[in-house]
Amino acid sequence: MSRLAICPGSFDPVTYGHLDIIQRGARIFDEVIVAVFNNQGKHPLFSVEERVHLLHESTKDIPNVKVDSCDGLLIDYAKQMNANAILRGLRAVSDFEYEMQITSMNRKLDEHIETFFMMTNNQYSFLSSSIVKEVAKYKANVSDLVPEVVAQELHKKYN
Ligand code: COD
Repeated sequence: MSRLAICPGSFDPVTYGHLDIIQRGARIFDEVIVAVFNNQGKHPLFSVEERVHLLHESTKDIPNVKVDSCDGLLIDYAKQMNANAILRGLRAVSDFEYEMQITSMNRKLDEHIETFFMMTNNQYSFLSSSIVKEVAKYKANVSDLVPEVVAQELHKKYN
């Protein structure tokens, strides 16, 4: 049986922290679908289409990774795709409470889809899309935080 994981997120925009989790996940699962959700509470800088495009460009060299977008509940999407797992990253204890909440709710909605957590690579433990946007807004160099294509789009947004 082939193992499919959904790696859900806002990815506004994708960072090297996200890519680390996606790459490592792709070594464990047969296929990883990176699913962009429109998280209403987050007032995104990039549209869903832009975020999907940036993820496509950033993952095009990983053959078993696909990128998609979705409205609605993550668990419904995971069921629709016949996924076995949800893949999430953990940076610090501060992530844990939120992750526990959504994992428990997802398990209540469907107990057969497991959530897997991967600890961030230490070099990315401070990294988030919000921090990247904050830094890019003040024209600082973000090229070691995000892929070049993302750095260029951030530059366009803030100029
Ligand atoms: N290192 C490692 N992992 C990282 C890093 C980093 N530096 N930065 C982010 N990550 C991980 C995050 O922990 C997360 O696992 C993933 O990358 C994506 O991160 P974000 O911030 O882009 O995504 P979120 O947390 O905004 O995603 C939230 C969801 C979209 C998954 C959530 O809102 C959701 O499930 N929405 C769908 C509606 C739904 O089903 N709601 C009910 C859930 S109870």
